[in-house]
Amino acid sequence: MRRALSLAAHGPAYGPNPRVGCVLLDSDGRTVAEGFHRGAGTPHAEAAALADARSRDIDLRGTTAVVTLEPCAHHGRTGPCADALIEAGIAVVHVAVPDPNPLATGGADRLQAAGIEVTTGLLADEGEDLLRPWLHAIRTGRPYVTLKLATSLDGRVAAADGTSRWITGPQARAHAHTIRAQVDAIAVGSGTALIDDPSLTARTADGGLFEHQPLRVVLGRRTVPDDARLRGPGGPLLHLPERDLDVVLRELGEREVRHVLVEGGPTLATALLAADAVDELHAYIAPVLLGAGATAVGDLGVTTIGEAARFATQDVTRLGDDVLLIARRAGLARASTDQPDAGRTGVDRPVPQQPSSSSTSTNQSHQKEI
Ligand code: AOF
Ligand code: ZN
Repeated sequence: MRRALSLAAHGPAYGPNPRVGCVLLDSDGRTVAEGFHRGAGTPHAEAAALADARSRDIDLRGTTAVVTLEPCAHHGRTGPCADALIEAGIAVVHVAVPDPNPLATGGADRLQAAGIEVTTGLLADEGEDLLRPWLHAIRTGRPYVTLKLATSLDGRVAAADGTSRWITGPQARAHAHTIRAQVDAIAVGSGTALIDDPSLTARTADGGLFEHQPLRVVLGRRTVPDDARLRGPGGPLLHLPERDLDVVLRELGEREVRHVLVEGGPTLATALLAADAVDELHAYIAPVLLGAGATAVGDLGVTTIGEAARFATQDVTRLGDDVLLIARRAGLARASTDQPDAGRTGVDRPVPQQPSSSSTSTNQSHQKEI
């Protein structure tokens, strides 16, 4: 299964389909064929492994298939893998993660009905880790939301005069571009689109464009000017003037956006955090102190420490002078708690009736609106 997981990781992290790996073993436990999924419309991992075996005339009767995701039972962009494994005469199938996709699920039952021995849950945590955004999107109907913050040590995104280039250094910025190249969409608020005129492209170290360019999403009412960089080279542009975050996330889910990276500004970041709609935080923190100036996050409606928006640290990386802290929404760290949670936004965290007196300017954050 470890080999199948590392094969799966060769597939693209973006796109509507999951990353899946498959290894076929003979009765002595030796690998006879391998495959992984290369993206929507291409053969599934099991089909790729079967094709690999066929290309070398290997008789698969009595062999074992080790697959990171339960084999599918549906005719979608390709045929059902469960049937292909049955036809090939596979005797045993080991699975890491059951398939939550209602369209494709049922493969394990079908295999068992055909007399194949099936075990599920082998290295399940690692399997869930690899598929985290995809599983979340399939289970909830909404994309996995990663919020990127690039701040000074005191949580600021600009100095008092509004200047902001560059708080974090080149290594942190380069890293952020590699993340852009792995997600389905990047979202910003329409105010930030107007003021910053970002391009929201995924760029390589030499300034070229990565092959995969995420969908560029602008959220909010303000129009995107005709000459905005967002209309230049890069991924397609989607402007959603809708202000209700539930509606926005469901709309993105329907467009098969599995993972959205939110890059600001503070109004959008605050609204998402206040609505408990952020699944993962990428905090690039520079050892810079500003003491004044705009903060990355505004009033969350937290009046007492027990109401703080808490995340669980997953990883800390040094990037030049800066630090990247990756943290997940508490409760998301383990797969078993990653349950369907319709209506999550805006209801989980206690919200006071009165906004706190200290922050009246950026303070629409108590609603699930942007
Ligand atoms: C994959 N690759 O290796 C496996 C998948 O759009 P389709 O017809 O290709 O079907 C995609 C669904 O098939 C996917 O959501 C998942 O439930 C199942 N298994 N998908 O793309 C694979 N094994
Ligand atoms: Zn399949």
